[in-house]
Parts: sequence; structure tokens; C-alpha cells
Amino acid sequence: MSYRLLTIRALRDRLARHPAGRVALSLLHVAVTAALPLLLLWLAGCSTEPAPRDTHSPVSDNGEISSFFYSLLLYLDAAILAIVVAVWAYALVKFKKQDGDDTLPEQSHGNMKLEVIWTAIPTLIVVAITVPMLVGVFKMSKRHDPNQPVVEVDVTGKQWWWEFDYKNGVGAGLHTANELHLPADTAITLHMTSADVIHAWWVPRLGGKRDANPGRTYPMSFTPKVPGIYDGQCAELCGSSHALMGTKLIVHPIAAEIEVEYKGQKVKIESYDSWVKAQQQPAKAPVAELEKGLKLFKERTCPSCHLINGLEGTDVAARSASSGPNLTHVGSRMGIAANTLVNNPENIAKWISKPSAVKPGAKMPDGLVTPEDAKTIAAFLSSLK
Ligand code: HEC
Ligand SMILES: [Cu+2]
Repeated sequence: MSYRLLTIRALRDRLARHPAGRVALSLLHVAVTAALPLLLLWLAGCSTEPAPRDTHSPVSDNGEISSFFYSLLLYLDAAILAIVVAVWAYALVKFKKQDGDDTLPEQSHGNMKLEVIWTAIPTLIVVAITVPMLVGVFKMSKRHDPNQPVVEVDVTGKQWWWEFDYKNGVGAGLHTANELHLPADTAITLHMTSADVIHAWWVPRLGGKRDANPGRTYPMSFTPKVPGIYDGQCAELCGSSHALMGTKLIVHPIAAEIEVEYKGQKVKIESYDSWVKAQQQPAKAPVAELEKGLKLFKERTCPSCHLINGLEGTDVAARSASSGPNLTHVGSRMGIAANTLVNNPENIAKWISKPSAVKPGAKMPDGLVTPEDAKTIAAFLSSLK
């Protein structure tokens, strides 16, 4: 008995010999032809929902400008591609070599008219793109008028998280981390800087990126328009946990609480003022079962890097380049460790027992507590809403 490896070609030839096989082959052909474009759409991540980091669903004035230019370029380029392909296809058919005709086509060299046309058209296209784009760039980098009410926040990038200090407005004096809360329809100016290396603050649905450089401060002015929760990411390679340096922007309604969609779930967002009021409260003293957590927190040197306002012995840390996030209301955040983990007692315990296992190179030391103590501390920290 002999074995033969059946090649795809041999298989196809065999199928083509039978009528039923031919039908199967055509069906396969149609399926593959239809599947390819669908596969491309799927690979391109097409969806009707705005993705969390989707620059096409802008939620601020700046975001609208950059999204407008993205669409302008996309449609313009698509139109140019369509015209070029149409002319090319026409030439392919029209000037196809005819059977039996071996003469060379007319040989030409230098055509003034054509050369003027194909220099003029691209020039016009470039001007049509550049002029409005420059106007847009200037609009996006314009500072808000300081005589108008503006909410100003100092944003400090640190390896690998973000610190926020509210300078004015109802929230003046607030000091939080990783989740930036802003009022909708209000002029905002962020002042970006860094405590160590270069980072970049980027919330795609808000608009452009802005570098956070050590020793310098760059402003970024915009007006958020749509209340909601928007994901962001450090956009400048800043070390081993750069990819884990997320951020969240929460745009609060000015008046009453509303409900928004976030990652397929309904989430309530309170008004900006009531968020500020809650954050301004000092931490509540723990109930009896959680007192042990506070005691361990103080004993295990945590207060040397973390502030908890309002509890005896926990508001001693001096702010410095190496100090950690303010934990006064850590239980109210959606995520911890710059949104690397969802905020719940298990994840806080996991983080405290070994930060480097969650974030390589984390600036919070390993081995401060046993896993058992970590659970006790986490229960206390989670209660700080
Ligand atoms: C040497 C300074 C230092 C010490 C000591 C320290 N931490 Fe941290 N901690 C940090 C830094 C820095 C971060 C931010 C790390 C990151 O996200 O990359 C952090 C993050 C955290 C977070 C996450 C906060 C958030 O909102 O993301 C918690 C919770 C925390 N630390 C608890 C503790 C506890 C409990 C102790 C004591 C057992 C402790 N830390 C000791 C520096 C420190
Ligand atoms: Cu980074």
C-alpha cells in the first residue's frame, strides 16, 4: 500500500471533477471572499460603541478639534485614493495590449500641461490641510483667560502614577491621586510637571497629549463637555511600569447626579460640588473591628510615604518626589496603583503584600507586611470612602 500526501491543488482538481464538488468549491470561494473584508473590519476593532480610548468620540473642545482633523484627512485621503485607483483601472483596461499588435505605444517625454497639473493639485491639497490645521493647533494651545473662572489643577507625573493638586475653585486645596475629577462645561487649565522622568498625560477622548517634564510646567487648557468616565494612559516611555501608569478622568455634572455608561455598566456620577465636599472631609476614625488595621498602618512605616488626613499619626508624611498617593479617601477610587487593579479589599491586600508583583519596579517597597497583616490593613483602607 502506498501513501500519497494530498496537496491542496490535487484536492481542488479532484473536487472539480464532480458537479457537487464544483458547487462546494464555488461556495468556499464566496465564503472566503466575503470573510476577508469582515475579518479586516474585525481586526480594525470596528464597533458602534465608543471604545474607552477612542479619539473619534471627543468629549471636550480640544477633542472635537483633533477629531475633526482626523476625519478631514481620512475622507480627503479616501477620495484621493478612489480617484487614483479609478484612473489606474481605466488605464489598465483602455490601454491593454491588443492581440497581434506588437507596435510600441507613442513615446513621449516632458509634458508641460501634465506637470503643471500634478504640481498644482498636491500644492492645493497641502494648503487646504495646513491652513485650517494651523488655526486648530493655535486654538488647542490657547490658554484660558485668567480673568474668567477657571479650575486649575497641578498634575505631577511620578513613576508610575499621577498626583493632582487643586489650586482654585470650590476644590482649592484638594490633593488626590490617579483619578482626576473635573466639572463639566467649565474652563480647565492643567499644569503638567514631573517629579522624576518625562511622562505624558493623555486621555484620548479629551484630546491631545501633554508632556510632563521634570523642572518645567506646561499648561493644557480645555473645556470638558460630556460628563462621564474616561480612561487615560501615560504616553511617554518612563520605565519598567510605564504600561501600568494609567489614569482616569471623571467629568462630573455641575448640577444633579447622573447615570453614565462605563465599560457596559451603568455608573452614577454625583455633582462636582458633592464630590468636592466628600473629598474635603477628613478620614473617619475606623470602627472597632478596623482599628487593628489603622494600628498596623502606623507601625509598618506606611505614614512615612502616605498621608491620611484627620487621623492621629497618619498625616505626618512630608510631600516629596518619593512620597506615595494620598490615601485619605482611597476607598472612593475606582482603581488602585494607577488603575492597574480594580479597587477592592482583596486587591489592596495583594498590592500591599508585594507591590513589585503587581507593578515591576514599583517605588513602594516589598516586604513591609505579612499577607495576613496586609488583609487587616486593606480592610481599614477600603473603609476610607
Ligand atoms: C517608600 C514609600 C512608601 C511606603 C513606605 C509605602 N508606600 Fe504605599 N505607595 C507608595 C508609592 C510610590 C505608591 C504608588 C505606586 C504606583 O502606583 O506605582 C504607593 C501606592 C499605595 C497604594 C495604592 C494607592 C492608590 O490609590 O493607587 C496603597 C493602598 C498603599 N500604597 C498602601 C501602603 C501601605 C498600607 C503601606 C505600609 C505597609 C505603604 N503603602 C507603604 C510608596 C510607599
Ligand atoms: Cu510613562
